[in-house]
Amino acid sequence: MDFSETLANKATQPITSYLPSVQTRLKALSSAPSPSNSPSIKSILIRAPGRVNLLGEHVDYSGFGVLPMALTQYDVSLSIRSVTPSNPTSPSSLTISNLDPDLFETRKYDTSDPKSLSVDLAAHHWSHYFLAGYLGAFDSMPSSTPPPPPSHIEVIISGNVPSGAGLSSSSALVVASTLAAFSIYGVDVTRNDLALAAIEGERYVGTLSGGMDQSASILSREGMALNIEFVPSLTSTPVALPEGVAFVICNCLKKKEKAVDASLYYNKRVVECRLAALCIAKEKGLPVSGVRTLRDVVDKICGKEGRETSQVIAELADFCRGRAGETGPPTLPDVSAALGVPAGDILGLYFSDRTVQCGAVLNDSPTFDIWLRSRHVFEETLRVRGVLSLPLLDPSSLGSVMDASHASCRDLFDCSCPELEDLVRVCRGARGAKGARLTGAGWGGCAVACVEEGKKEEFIEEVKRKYYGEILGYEEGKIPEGSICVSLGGAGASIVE
Ligand code: NG1
Ligand code: MG
Repeated sequence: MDFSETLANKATQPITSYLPSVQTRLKALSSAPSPSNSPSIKSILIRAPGRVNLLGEHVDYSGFGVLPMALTQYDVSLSIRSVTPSNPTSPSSLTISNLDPDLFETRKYDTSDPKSLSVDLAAHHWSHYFLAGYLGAFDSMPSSTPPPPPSHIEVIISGNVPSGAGLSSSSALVVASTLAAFSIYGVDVTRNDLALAAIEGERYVGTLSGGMDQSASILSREGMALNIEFVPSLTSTPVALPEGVAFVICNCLKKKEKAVDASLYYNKRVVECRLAALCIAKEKGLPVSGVRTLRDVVDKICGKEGRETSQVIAELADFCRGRAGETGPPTLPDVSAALGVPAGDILGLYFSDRTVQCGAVLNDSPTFDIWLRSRHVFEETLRVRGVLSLPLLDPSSLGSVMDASHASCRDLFDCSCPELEDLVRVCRGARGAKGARLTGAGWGGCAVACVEEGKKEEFIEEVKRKYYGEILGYEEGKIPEGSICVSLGGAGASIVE
């Protein structure tokens, strides 16, 4: 695979290249009946994997690199068809359904005017994730050669990524949908451009996501981890996984739906990191205009002083540690005094790209823990850079870096929870463990452990007994399916042959 390959060329994968359980679902999708009994003109089968993040948590939306890998066993797949309706005069339509219609209600949208298609953030519906990808694709299609829209589209979706588990169920659906839209419109696209469209698309559902998940789901290579960088532009580099270890993913079984209470959790962190960037720029005597991310601050300092990036990041981490020791978290009036602008102007001046989500956070939060959050982002970035600077990922150092990342997520970024703490402690104490950390946004969901390959079965047995058995109280054999699994790096999203 080549980074610039387009989907029309090489993104197709034979069905036999997938795990047997995945093949079964793909076959069920391709033979699923049309929700409206309409004959298909064109039909395409698509698969987009979930991902696990090995290192680099909550740094993507600050512009720093991450190290995830796509999963082999969890994905969202869909069959998208252009159909002929029984009534030829019926208005253009998009019907979104699920292989399990009892759990996911079918919804039909009128697409006579494609521009009228929008996501109603006030009335959440699962089909919005499809719309988000579809709109993201639409926005990024070349306006010079608008493709003729197929009049009637039916989509049937099926996914097995556990939701609210930090394994990117939402992004897998958005990615599959973005790819589906490009494919059904017959517009060719590179994997990189597909990722950019999916990142923009997911913002239609209201989270201020960074870009790691969509990129991992699209750009990953089989058997590899992926270093994704966002600045100056989206790039991805496959990274060989360390030899002799396995990555075991364990779900703490507390669900955290990121979109629910976002102003207390995910979006709040996005706002805190931006406020931190603005305040640091101001304190460092840099022009604040144009600063949106912590990365912007680093780049401005490097540009001005001609210094090396990691060194500047390390100094800023120290600076934030010092500021956290001197002062507590600022209130909005404190930030306004520090920046020298009225509190009421902050939203319009610095958050004009996402006023709805950020306005709620700015107004509802008594304080903003900017020094702890930014220290985490800088130190976590140094951990990613440190691990990547080794010629081969070394399992022992990766394990201890994963431990340090978890401690920082808990103590500085405050995105752990009691269940994840119990699980990570059990994982670390289990036989063969080299390190363990929460993965994804946190506040629930999964931990990932780096485990000696030869001891992974014993590790799994011990975690089952101690966490799922002794702590959660599950009887042997009654632990919910999929709670614990070993994952190899999977390939990125594809069209299934
Ligand atoms: P989850 O909640 O695990 O899908 C989220 C963001 C990522 C990244 C991580 C934290 C979305 C779609 N994903 O992942 O971009 O910021 O949290 O590292 O919002
Ligand atoms: Mg998600």
